[in-house]
Amino acid sequence: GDAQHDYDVVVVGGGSGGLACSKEAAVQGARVAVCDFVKPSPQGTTWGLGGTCVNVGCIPKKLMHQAALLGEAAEDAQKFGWSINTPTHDWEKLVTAVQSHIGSLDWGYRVQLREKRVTYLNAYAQFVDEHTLKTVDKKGKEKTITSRYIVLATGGRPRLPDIPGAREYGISSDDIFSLPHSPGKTLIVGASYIALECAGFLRGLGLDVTVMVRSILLRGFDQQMANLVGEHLEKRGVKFIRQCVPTELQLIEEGPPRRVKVLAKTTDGEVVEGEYNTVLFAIGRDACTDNIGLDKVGVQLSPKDGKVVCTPDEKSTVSNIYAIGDVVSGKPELTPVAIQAGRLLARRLVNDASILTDYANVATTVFTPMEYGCIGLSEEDAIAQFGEDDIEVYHQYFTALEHTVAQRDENGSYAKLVCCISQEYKVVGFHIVAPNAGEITQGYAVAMKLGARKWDFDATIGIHPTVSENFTTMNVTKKSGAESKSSG
Ligand code: FAD
Ligand code: NA7
Repeated sequence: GDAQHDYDVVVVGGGSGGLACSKEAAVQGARVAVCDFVKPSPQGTTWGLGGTCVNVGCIPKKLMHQAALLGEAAEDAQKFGWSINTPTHDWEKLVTAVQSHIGSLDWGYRVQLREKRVTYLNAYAQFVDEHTLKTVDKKGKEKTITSRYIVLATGGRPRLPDIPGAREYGISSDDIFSLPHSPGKTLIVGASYIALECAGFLRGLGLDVTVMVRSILLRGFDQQMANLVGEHLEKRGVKFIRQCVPTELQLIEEGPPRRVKVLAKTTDGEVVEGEYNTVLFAIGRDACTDNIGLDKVGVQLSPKDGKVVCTPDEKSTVSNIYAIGDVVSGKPELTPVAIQAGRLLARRLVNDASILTDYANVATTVFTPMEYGCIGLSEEDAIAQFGEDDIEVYHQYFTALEHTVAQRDENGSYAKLVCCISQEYKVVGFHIVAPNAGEITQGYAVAMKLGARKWDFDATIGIHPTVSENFTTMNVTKKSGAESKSSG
């Protein structure tokens, strides 16, 4: 470090990336502080340390997904001989349990920061100059701190549409996981993974759920897989209103349960009306790069997404200011990506490490009731990159064994390997819709990292009987037009 600054590293944002970066920098021997401050959502929801993933993202989302899966399991259990009364669900009990788990994580992070001697400032940070931040805490108390390096890890927040009533009567993922009463009849606006995941678990808990889609499902993901995810949601009773956007929300009754009238318009100009208890917007997220003085110090933002433009070593256009996580332009918005980037950056800043974060082939999973896991390119991106003639797609529909006796989702699982012929059938895209796709996909991510070819999958002997083994026995190509459904 140097004597002229209060700290060697100050991290702005105590989420997935910021906590990883600040703790690692301290372990490496630096003097470190992390600022974390949560601005309440328009509905007034707020939370503690840990950022999006822990408080209003991955963690509560996956727990609610699990709650929904248990409901399905209780139904299936009857087919396997269990006598179970028709299960009913208690939303308040779920929220209390989920929030209690989050509370314990929050506490754990505080302890870890203290143990690692990272100064935690529960305050909002703004730039004064490239080495100086002004921080303001809850009580409005201001402080000025200086640092040799500053790492931006401010993440993003849900976007709300600019239509009458949206901020007043709508909610977002920032609010749903701590909602004190059941959301009731719910409209979800948007078709991002967050929209579809929320639709999946709310329906799984027995609620009346409608998704309003502007254009396609899961933009950016493989569209064949996206549509399969949509079909599964539909089969479970999620309703879809297609080619439609809301134009106004009107309050009928404050409640609870609140009653909101939604006016919407289809692309054909047709007016659609509906009444809901909850309207959840999941129409994308805005990076928290506004009003923190980035323009003043010269940190360049991408005009495309308002996120920080970085070199491959996460450096911004100002030489001592870096950025990690959701706030970085053009990188996957995922917790493990933010953590990896934060950790490796800390090692490079504080010591002589040189390893960069490898953003290629990051596995991800959409946690809808039938999960969708993928690694690498979508089929359409592979075709765009290599040309149709150089791509061979192996695919297989199948019935997961657990679904046979349960009489659910016959041939409803699907696996697909997108291969590049001229690169010895290197697998450039891995896709699966199936139960536990998240767990399956993670394992294959190592193979993808190592550049696995189709014959590496063939040479691997499967584990029987599993869903995952289907990747070791795939022999039907799309081009052949041969039957890709299993017959039993
Ligand atoms: P964040 O975790 O958002 O942390 C940023 C922190 O900085 C926040 O606490 C914020 O309040 C604070 N902050 C902002 N500005 C300032 C300031 N000026 N001063 C002080 N503090 C500030 N990812 C997955 O990998 N798997 C999933 O299953 C998954 N599910 C998700 C589900 C939902 C509903 C959502 C919304 C996201 C999900 N994500 C998931 C994405 C994941 O949560 C993010 O990629 C991750 O949290 C990004 O980490 P981060 O450190 O960049 O930012
Ligand atoms: P995305 O991926 O930014 O998607 C936003 C979704 O919301 C998408 O389905 C949009 O439809 C839809 N949208 C956007 N604006 C509107 C309005 N005004 N009205 C209705 N619907 C709208 O969402 P996330 O931020 O949740 O995803 C984060 C990451 O997931 C992202 O980085 C990707 O890597 C994957 P569209 O398709 O544009 O018509």
